[in-house]
Amino acid sequence: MILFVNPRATRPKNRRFPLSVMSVGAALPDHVSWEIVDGNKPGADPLAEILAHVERRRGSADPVRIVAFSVMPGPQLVNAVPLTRELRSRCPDVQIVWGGNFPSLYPAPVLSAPYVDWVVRGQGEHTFLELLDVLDGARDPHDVAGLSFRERDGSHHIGVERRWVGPDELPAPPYHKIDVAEYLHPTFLGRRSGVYQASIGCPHGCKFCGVISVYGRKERLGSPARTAEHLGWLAREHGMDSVHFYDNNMFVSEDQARDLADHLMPLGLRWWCEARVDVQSRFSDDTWRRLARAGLAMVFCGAESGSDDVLRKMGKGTTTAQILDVAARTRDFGIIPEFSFVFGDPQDPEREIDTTLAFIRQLKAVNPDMELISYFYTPTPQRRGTYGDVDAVGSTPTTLEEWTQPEWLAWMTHEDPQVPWLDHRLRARVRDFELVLKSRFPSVHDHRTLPWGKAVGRLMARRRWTRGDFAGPEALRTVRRLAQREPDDSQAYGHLRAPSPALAR
Ligand code: B12
Ligand code: SF4
Repeated sequence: MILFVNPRATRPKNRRFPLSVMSVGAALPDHVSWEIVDGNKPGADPLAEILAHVERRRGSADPVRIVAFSVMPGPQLVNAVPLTRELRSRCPDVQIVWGGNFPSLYPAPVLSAPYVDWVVRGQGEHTFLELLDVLDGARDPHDVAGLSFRERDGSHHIGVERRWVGPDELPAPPYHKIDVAEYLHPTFLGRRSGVYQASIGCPHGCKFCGVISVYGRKERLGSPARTAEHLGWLAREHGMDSVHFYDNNMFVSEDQARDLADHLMPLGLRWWCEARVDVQSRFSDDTWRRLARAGLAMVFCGAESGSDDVLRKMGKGTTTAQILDVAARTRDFGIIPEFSFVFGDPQDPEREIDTTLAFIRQLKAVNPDMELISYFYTPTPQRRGTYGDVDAVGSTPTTLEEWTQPEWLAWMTHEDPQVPWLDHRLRARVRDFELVLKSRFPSVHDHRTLPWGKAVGRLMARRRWTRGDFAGPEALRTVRRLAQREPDDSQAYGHLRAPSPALAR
């Protein structure tokens, strides 16, 4: 028996299908039994659940022999560390595996932790299958691509990279392994929103991006017929009415976007996806119309900066003119654009921030419905060429214990990284701007602020927005605090909160 664990990564009400562990489990042969333990369920106590499985099967013909964790940077890591450490002390005979984005990007600190035995980097399905052969004594672990482990002398073996395959070569998500209804929740898109990933990877080369660090510059698309078949089943059998696509890059060309739209149209779903502005700026009116009719309600675009110079330095391959164009086209076709920005050019942060804030005002004027997502630039290991001269940053932690400290959590989430080029004053400038913008134009995702707070905020922010006065919006901050159903706590889903009483020590 193998247990796949999805440690807590989000608030229970925001939990989604645990696709990472579902995908790896789906690839196992029929005779291998497996279950999912999801720490994101309401009231979940994953340690207790894992121990109960181990106890129940102890001495049986099929004991729990592997517990495999999926670990993303951020709160999921913070929850995974104490959970794994405690599991090792309670069940020293169980093999412990880590896979997912964190160990793929930072294998060394994971292998330095005595409570993790195996690290799977990149796509997990085939590597994990071969690891089972290793544990059966049928294969040398040094021969398994994608696998890393500690040698007997304590040194680290980092396996060569595995060539990965596209969605069509992998099994369908095993929805029978979860209670699908538990994962469909109301969102901006609909009453019963689900998630799906139709492609893997991305062919672009943005020098700040963790996706290409893990997968290289390559994208494989699933066939639109397969996507429509899976989504159609979820809609018919479970009443799913909308979907967030997890694809890193939904549209590779206009033809592919049209083909996808034609396959999705009959399903009547509303959907959200991520797409590039350069590709979209080449779409004809007819393509935009089709996408809107097929249910595209919101499109997330990595705009990143309001400076063409900085976009070039990032290796983004897009221009501010294309961003403005997509703002206008989405407005014309009733699709909400969500523009994400990465603030803090290491070489000239002040100029970049001022240019980008001015650009966002311009974008809002073109499309008042646009949504703003903001991050601070945090260097991520790159295969070649990092954005900016980031030597001043020094090295990242060498132990998992250090990675779980609040300052490194703030680093991983890109919310408040301690980097030498961004001082408190510059961060505050971005945050103040964002507060005025989100008060003047409340986000469609904002279910926290009570209606009176939105109305008052809108009125109070109007003058500031028109005048371009964003400094020190203390009165707006007070309104927001008073009018919130729950406090602003971006890390409430996991920040150093013990998920199990046993881990609170
Ligand atoms: C879903 C998701 C989330 C959800 C998680 C919901 C949940 N699971 O309950 C939420 C919204 C909470 C989230 C938050 C964040 N996320 Co996130 N997230 C994703 C997203 C969109 C999809 C992941 C997914 O399920 N993919 C589908 C599965 C099938 O693919 P997969 O996860 O890659 O899994 C494969 C391999 O990684 C591997 N694998 C994974 N787990 C395991 C386990 C084992 C045992 C094995 C053997 C293999 C294995 O095998 C799998 C199958 O091939 C990815 C982007 C993407 N498309 O991958 C970003 C992504 C992983 N997130 C990312 C980040 C940075 C974050 C945040 C830290 C910050 C942020 N601002 O977004 C936060 C905080 C994380 C946290 N709370 O811990 C980055 C990570 C890269 C990086 N630079 O560090 C990504 C790549 C987005 C991006 N483009 O930057 N995220
Ligand atoms: S387009 Fe998006 S996913 Fe692709 S490399 Fe750039 S930031 Fe990463």
